Amino acid sequence: MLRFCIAPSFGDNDCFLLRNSISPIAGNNVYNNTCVNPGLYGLEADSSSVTTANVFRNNIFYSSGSAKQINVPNIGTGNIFEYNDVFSAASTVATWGGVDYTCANIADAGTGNLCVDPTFADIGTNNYHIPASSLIKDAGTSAGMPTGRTTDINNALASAHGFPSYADNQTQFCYGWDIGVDEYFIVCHPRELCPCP
Ligand SMILES: [Ca+2]
Ligand SMILES: [Ca+2]
Repeated sequence: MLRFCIAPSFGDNDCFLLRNSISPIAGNNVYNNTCVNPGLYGLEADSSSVTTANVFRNNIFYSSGSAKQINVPNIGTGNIFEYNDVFSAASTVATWGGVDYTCANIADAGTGNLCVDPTFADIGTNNYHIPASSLIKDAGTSAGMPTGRTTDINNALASAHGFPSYADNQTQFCYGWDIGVDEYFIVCHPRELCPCP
């Protein structure tokens, strides 16, 4: 299981690489990760890889330029790619199961997939929190959420290594889970109704 990981730009690597030419890569649950400007792809499997029953939900695959984000030519059986935000100016933003998808039809690759700018707080300082106006707010799903997943990213070490604080640990807010590591959350006065922005 992989959830609530941030993968900013690094080298010429993928954020997620599925590679095994002998036995299937099976049963991975990849939820609520934020992948930004990967050196290669956000998610890749080479054509000889056999993948079975892997689930990708609520993840951000983001390119600030025109880099294709998903390259999975052979999806095998039972793999799910839903409620992800795949954003890029590339003509083909994703290849999933041998089919090329554009920004305009990424929803055809799976229910709830989007191609919208998350409008991160500040990419320059690796701040991938989202504002109230973000189109990925409440655009995720709780379907199949891994057991124990009740709050968003909770990383107390990030701020000690030059990142903004990611010690959010905030519960689902408003109309559903947000896509990516950050659940947008506001703290309200205890005697007030907390409005959804
Ligand atoms: Ca929400
Ligand atoms: Ca949050």
